[in-house]
Amino acid sequence: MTSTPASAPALPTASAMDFPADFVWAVATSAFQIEGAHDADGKGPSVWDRFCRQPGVIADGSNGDTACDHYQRWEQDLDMIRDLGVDAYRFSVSWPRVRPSGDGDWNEAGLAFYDQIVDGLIARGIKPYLTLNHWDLPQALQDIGGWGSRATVDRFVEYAIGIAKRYGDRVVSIATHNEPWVVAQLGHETGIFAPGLKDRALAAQVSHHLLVSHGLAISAMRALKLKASLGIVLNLAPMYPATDSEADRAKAVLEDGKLRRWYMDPLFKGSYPQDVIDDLGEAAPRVQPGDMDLIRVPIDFLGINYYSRVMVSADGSFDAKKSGLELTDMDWEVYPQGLTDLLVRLHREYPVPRLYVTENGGAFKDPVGADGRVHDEDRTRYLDTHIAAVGDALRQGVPMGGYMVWSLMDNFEWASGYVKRFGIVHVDYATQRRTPKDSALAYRDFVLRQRALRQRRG
Ligand code: IFM
Repeated sequence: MTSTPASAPALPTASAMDFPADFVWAVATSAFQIEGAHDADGKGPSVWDRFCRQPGVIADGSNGDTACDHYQRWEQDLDMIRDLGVDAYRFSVSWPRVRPSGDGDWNEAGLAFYDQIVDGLIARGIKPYLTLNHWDLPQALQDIGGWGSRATVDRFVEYAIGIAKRYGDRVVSIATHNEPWVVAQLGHETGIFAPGLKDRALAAQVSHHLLVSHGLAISAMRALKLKASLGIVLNLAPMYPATDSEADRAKAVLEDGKLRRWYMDPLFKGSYPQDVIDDLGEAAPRVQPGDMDLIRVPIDFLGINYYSRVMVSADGSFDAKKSGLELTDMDWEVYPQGLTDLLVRLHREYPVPRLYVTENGGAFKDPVGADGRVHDEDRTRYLDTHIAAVGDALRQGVPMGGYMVWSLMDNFEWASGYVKRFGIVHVDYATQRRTPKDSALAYRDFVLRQRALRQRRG
């Protein structure tokens, strides 16, 4: 990795905070967004491979066929992670790479790829954090109903057991799903993500199946007595009413129910929130007897992906772009206080044993400077203030285990294609050249300083 420029920015706000000695500093990616090699060595197609083929669904008409070519360049990428000095790396396994049709035969070449990743990380002193489902369902399962079908729950449990048996004593943690809300809502209600369906009742049923599959997979993996800790990752954003009007406040409560309580209540209380059930009416999911007990099984950790808060107005009139608020390139507000508020609230309202920020970061326009560097001051400031927000949550007693930057490198940002850049490492897609941005150097320096403090404390 390039050496730190003399003027390298530090993370001054975060550096002033206290983090526990065992706090995990990490970077994160997901399989579909970086691997490419969409049909290499026996891999089957995923719903995202198929979805990207539809005209007009991806902003730049791109797909994940090559992405960051990580499948070929994994060694160089693992070296890059090592050079960042982080403790851990969060990645996902591509289900159709290891079990191409989601059923039947496993693909040894695909499994061997992740052996290399896991062993390569361990050899470099980096702890592997594995996610099972970061949205790339085998297309063959979609063809027979996908997450709308209860049979997919059984296929997912088989997948979880297979992966857990293979890697579960080498990885530090296994998360069942990444952001089930996205799969259900964006994939099945608004249809802007794969598999591109638009059916409210189906989306509700999908969310229920994802939760049941989570609970069953956790129980099945628990029975294997693995070293890995087990959990799930949710995308949560605190909802704030845009005005003090009763209508806006009521709408904010309902929206909070749809995003946060819809997942947190079944996971930790064993029930769906009644206001959201009422709102769904006929579209409410079919719940079989015993399902809620299956979902509410003890987990070791909860991962939170946080990017922004959401401002809610009853008539939909709030427009972030006209608000004058500071926005990222996704038009998401930069609001670190929302992260502290969210973490503290989760800790107070639910018996969560341990929390991780499993994703946090920002997309910004990142021109490469004349000096060949990317001076991403906005992202660096974003990381600084959000890490400090985690420090604030710790100070208020939240059992935080770690913080993971989204993302290690620029990658395929789903419906936004390659237009939006979240990486702390710049990727030139024409050459696949990786260039650490200033934010990467600042994060590295911050993490190294944390490690030095840790060693000094003994
Ligand atoms: O890129 C995504 C990631 O796959 C899931 N969480 C949000 C990120 C930014 O949109």
